[in-house]
Amino acid sequence: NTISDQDVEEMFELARAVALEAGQVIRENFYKDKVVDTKMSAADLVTETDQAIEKMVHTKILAKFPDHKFIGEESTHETHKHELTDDPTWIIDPIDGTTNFVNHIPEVCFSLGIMVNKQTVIGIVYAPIKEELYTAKLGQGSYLNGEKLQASKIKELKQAVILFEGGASRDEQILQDKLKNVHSLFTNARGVRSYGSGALSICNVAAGRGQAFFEYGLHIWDFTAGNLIASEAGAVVTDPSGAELNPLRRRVLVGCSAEVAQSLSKVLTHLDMGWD
Ligand code: 2AM
Ligand code: CA
Ligand code: CA
Ligand code: CA
Repeated sequence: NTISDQDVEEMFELARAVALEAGQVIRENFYKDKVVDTKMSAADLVTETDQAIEKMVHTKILAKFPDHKFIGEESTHETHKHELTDDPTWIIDPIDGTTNFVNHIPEVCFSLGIMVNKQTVIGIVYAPIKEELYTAKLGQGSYLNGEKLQASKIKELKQAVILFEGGASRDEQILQDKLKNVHSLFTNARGVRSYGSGALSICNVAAGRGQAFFEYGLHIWDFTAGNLIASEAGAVVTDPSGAELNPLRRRVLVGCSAEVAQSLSKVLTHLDMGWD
């Protein structure tokens, strides 16, 4: 698939418009009582708002780009694994931070990445309660509310603040391995933070608010947009092992510098969460 600069501009305009609209829906529902359903575990939540946003966005994308592909968290079922092709693919998480959303914690966002030939060309993350709009186009830098982003220049892990998420899995072995990693972070880094939104954590690294993020168990819709925003801000995005990122492998490490990324990789236990 070849795409022109004008194709990118057209996709970006729609992506930005649907992100703002999704944000409006999140804002309208933020302080209301929610109807909450659970999915894989009691910690794995979904609300009517997640589903409504995903449906609205999917409909608008199809209306303008009928032959583009779509991957969304709430339309993906455990039994039908999605596949990633070279076609233009819109990858969305209608609400990243659903547990925050249900608990009125403002760290929530809409996340939208567009891949062409399996390369991310557009990333948009919108946190409507905080009024923060992160945007990126491949090769053109990334922006927060129009201001150009630059990741931290720190190189030493012992000076770094590391962001991570716990995830919704309650499998005992996974929890043991995650605990080992938390211990290692406290031992090797300056500080540890967990905000409840993977996408916003990656954007925080892009914005110089902390030096690295890693997680095992995330999906393609959690990090596709954020990863472009981070790499366009000068951050390094890899598989936690240091190998090239595979977006279907459910693992990601974002470091403000190659040095922090490498040092972090060395002190982590690398969980295998399977594939999307
Ligand atoms: P969600 O809100 O879209 O479900 C909260 O811990 C963060 O991790 C959120 O970004 C959440 O996305 C994401 N998350 C959900 N399931 C996860 C899992 N199994 N492992 C790791 N992170 C997960
Ligand atoms: Ca979820
Ligand atoms: Ca998510
Ligand atoms: Ca979600």
